[in-house]
Amino acid sequence: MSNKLFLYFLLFFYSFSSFSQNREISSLDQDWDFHFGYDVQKKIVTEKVNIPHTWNADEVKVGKSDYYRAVGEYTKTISISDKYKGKRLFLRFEGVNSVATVLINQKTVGEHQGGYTAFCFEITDFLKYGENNLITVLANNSYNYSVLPLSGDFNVYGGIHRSVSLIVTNANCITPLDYASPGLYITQKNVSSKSAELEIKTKLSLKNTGSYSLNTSVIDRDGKVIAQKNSVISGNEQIENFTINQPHLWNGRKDPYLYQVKVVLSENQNVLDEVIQKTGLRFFNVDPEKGFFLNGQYLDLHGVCRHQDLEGKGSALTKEDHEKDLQMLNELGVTGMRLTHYPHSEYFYEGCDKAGIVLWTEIPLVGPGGYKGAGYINHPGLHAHAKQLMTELIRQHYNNPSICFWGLFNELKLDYDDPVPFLKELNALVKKEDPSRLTTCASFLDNDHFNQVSDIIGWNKYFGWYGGPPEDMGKWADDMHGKFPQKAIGISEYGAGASVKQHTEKLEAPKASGKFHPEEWQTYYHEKNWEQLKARPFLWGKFIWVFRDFGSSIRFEGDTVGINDKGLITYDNRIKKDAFYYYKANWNPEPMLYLVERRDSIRTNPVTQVKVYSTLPEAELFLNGKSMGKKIPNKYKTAIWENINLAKGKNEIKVRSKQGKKIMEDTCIWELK
Ligand code: GCB
Repeated sequence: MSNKLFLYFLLFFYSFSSFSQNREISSLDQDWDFHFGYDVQKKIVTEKVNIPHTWNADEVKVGKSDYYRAVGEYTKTISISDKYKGKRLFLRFEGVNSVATVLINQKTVGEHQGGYTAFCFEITDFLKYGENNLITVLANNSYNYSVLPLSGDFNVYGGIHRSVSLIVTNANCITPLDYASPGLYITQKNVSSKSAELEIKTKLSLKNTGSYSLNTSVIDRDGKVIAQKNSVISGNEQIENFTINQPHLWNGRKDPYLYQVKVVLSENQNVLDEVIQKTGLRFFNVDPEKGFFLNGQYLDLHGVCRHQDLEGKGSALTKEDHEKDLQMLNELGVTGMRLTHYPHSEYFYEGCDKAGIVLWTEIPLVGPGGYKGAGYINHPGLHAHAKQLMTELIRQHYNNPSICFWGLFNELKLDYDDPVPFLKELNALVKKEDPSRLTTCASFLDNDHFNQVSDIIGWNKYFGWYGGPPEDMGKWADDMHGKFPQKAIGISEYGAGASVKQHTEKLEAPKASGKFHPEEWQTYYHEKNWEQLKARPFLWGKFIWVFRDFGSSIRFEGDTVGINDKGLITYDNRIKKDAFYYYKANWNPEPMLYLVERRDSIRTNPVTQVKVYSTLPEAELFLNGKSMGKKIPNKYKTAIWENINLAKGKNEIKVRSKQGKKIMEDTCIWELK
């Protein structure tokens, strides 16, 4: 095609697609008015806020053991032009914590329970065309026995903490109303490197009868349509089957290749609606003896649990915040993650699809764990609510290839209502919604009570923090594996608290609930735990508690009240703790050189050791400019120089490694008192 012809083609294509009047999606994140619900003065002074927003962000910034759980009222006026007459309009909320009541022009549209999943309401009949319309959202995060989570070591930040959008469609459309899913479900079956079967289901919302057709296509990364089908629609659901030969597999971090599936709804050649979803083709399995396999190859599934929480923002993270987390996760070298203890933002799942990070994702069915109260799993309405959240989680994230595991619960106890009968029902629901993935759960009870509930299981184990030495992890795992050889077991959490402001030259297990959480103990804890976990490939996954420190109003320990400090990174994102670099050295092969215990800068012992984490073949240590010799890092990427004699006053500790012409160095100053 000549350039000119191509230009005409493009012009025609674009005018056609705008003429087709597909759905319009606009963000409503800017300019809301906020005030607390209890304040009913007529001329109330409101605060201007943008979404994502939580009223708890500053309150729990640091140092506060309590936060405000109440009703917040958000209002916003939007003008709805006459051109939308005959169209359908929907409001989609990605997350309002915890219960949301939505009104248009002061008339109630609906209520949604649960703060971490999306919901979508049709508002067409509530609107006045050609005029301004008032949207009101009442967000309620007060404690409620009917809404999950009932319990948990984390804060339930109140507000519209995730994005809001207005969706405009034609009268007949791909439905946005199926549990706020994209309306398009891509099921992969019999995937191998030779071929993959795809079943693509589209759900429609048709207001009128007519002759509708659907075009379903699979598009590769270069934009080439590799398979497509046209079909005449008969009913509200259309299923198309495809076989893709020689598929390019989504292969975790090594090669997170994504395809797109595009579905176009038309009536007599006129495009009415279009939805595009990304997908990655992969197969996986878990073997109780050998661990996790992705596309037939063993993959050591190691990573972190993450709370969606950042100092000064609470759970109201922006895309930039998620991106920064993804960068740090990439630097750390995680192959998998557990998203605790609730569904995270949609943007983050997409990021994990792109980065090739395998995910465990769960609903906020969080038990009391080591705390009091809130094991009331048979509270009226709670079963239906948990099932609603699970259905939302699955349908909203059905197409994310990174998700391999649906998590049923965290740390339920047996001394309240017996949760097992309900958990079996919940598991059956997941299997019906999505037979292609595995179910899992996180138990903290050393028995087999939950072994019959989910396909595979994880245990939260804290040897070396809440009791026992860190060296006991391996023994415990061998014991459980020996007792339940048919059950695939993983470590759903392990971790220890650490303050970057607290240090010790004498390694001793601190009191978990105490105020002194020296960083050096966390580092030692992780070294010892990882040595044992690494040696046991039967553990299908190993997830550190936790990626970053997070707000937890029930904690009065470490250097700050209201914080869980087991993060590998500080709550403000500023400091990566020593343990972060230990895992980076072990998980990310990039060249790195890092001086450990660098922040323990005031010393009393003249004779000390110097420890370095490095992926380089060897490193040389210098004390005050004088070489202390070279060392080769061991298989845990650690090199230690013993019996280093510090001089009185300031000492410069420098480590250096040469790789060809490139030199890497790291330096710190230790002062001997
Ligand atoms: C757990 C919980 C998690 C807590 C963690 C801790 O087992 O699942 O929510 O934050 O322990 O730090 O104690």
